[in-house]
Amino acid sequence: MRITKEQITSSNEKRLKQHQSRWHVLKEQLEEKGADTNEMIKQLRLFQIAIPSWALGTGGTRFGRFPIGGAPRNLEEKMMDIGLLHSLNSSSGAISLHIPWDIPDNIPNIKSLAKELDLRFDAVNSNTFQDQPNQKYSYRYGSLSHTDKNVRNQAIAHNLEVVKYGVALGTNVLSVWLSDGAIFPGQHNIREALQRTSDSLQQIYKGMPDDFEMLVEYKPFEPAFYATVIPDWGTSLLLVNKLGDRAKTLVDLGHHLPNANIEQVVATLLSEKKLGGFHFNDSKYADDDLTTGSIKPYQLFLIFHELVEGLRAQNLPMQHLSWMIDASHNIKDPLEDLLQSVEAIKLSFAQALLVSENRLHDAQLQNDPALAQEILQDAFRTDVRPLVAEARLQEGGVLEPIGCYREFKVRGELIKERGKNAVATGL
Ligand SMILES: [Mn+2]
Repeated sequence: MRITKEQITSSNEKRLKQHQSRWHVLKEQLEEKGADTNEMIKQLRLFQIAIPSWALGTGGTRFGRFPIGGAPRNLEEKMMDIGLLHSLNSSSGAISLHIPWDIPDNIPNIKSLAKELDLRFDAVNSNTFQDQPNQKYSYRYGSLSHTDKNVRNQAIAHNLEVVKYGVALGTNVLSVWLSDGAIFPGQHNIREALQRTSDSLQQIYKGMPDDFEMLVEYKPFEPAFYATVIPDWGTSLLLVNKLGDRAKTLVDLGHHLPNANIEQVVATLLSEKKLGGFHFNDSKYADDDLTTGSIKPYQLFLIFHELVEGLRAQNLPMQHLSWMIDASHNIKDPLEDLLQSVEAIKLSFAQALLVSENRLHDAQLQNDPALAQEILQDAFRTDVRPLVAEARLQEGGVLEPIGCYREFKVRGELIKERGKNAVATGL
């Protein structure tokens, strides 16, 4: 299924009058405060968030899965789904592949489909957290940290193979997440497991082309419930610092223990020039993989504030980092969930753009926490939905993504095309 230009135009025409009156009010309000709304729109139009190839089917939990039908059955169909999202929100113009779940068999075809759908390839992800059919050695007791050199070599070779796919597809970022760790105390030697992981990462790093970046993700627990080898940003930073300039830390919002100050982590990594990418989701407890912005929108805003301020201070564009959604969809339509996530991300980004950095900095220098809070919350409490909608309209998307998704009966069409029992590869 594809959404046509005519469908987009006619859906926008119906909503245009209401949108314009809302946008007019907000624009005036922002410009009174000295904001450059054209610049904000420009930044919002440029901002693209990659959709992972494994997020397009209903993921479920380890207890059960409730597929809703019409799931993409192969990489081409996954790309078509991302194309649908991108034509609605004009901000999902990138795909992040998970190897081996989505191995591109015919690279030229995949590349030309991507071009046609206006998608680029973002970071490629390796997978050594499960065994594949016909795999020689098992990852049951770890991969890059394994006690057996044969297992480590197999995992290293897999990562370098993923890099090759990345090169062929025109990306230069590899994301590594390891499930390696001990489930029970005493299961492994903590010090040696970290050392082996560091050595294995060195070999992957040395085997990558000179322009390739490696992002090292961390996660406090699960599946290792006692001691994950790379549990936190400090351990990731320690490893990437040893690797070199092209190795950086990847922050996944769900991969923190409850109440961790993620915005502080972001600011610290940015100031060390070691923040490489971002995985968006939300959680109430830990790694709940919920829709971005559905639980803690203020936290998301504070994170974006640090990102905007930190990148601006170093004269770097937002595109300097890899942005991706990393969530699992249990009961919602995954495409609606992704539309909501992208919207929440853009709203937080827009609010962060409203913060008057000069006024805030002055308040900080004057040691005036009350005024600092006023400045931050004035931005956070501004309803920026018309601003984000205006940016989307100018970029060729629809004014109301979820509304149009339902109006165009996308899920029904996908079920007709692919069947009620179609299942996506991956999680
Ligand atoms: Mn992640």
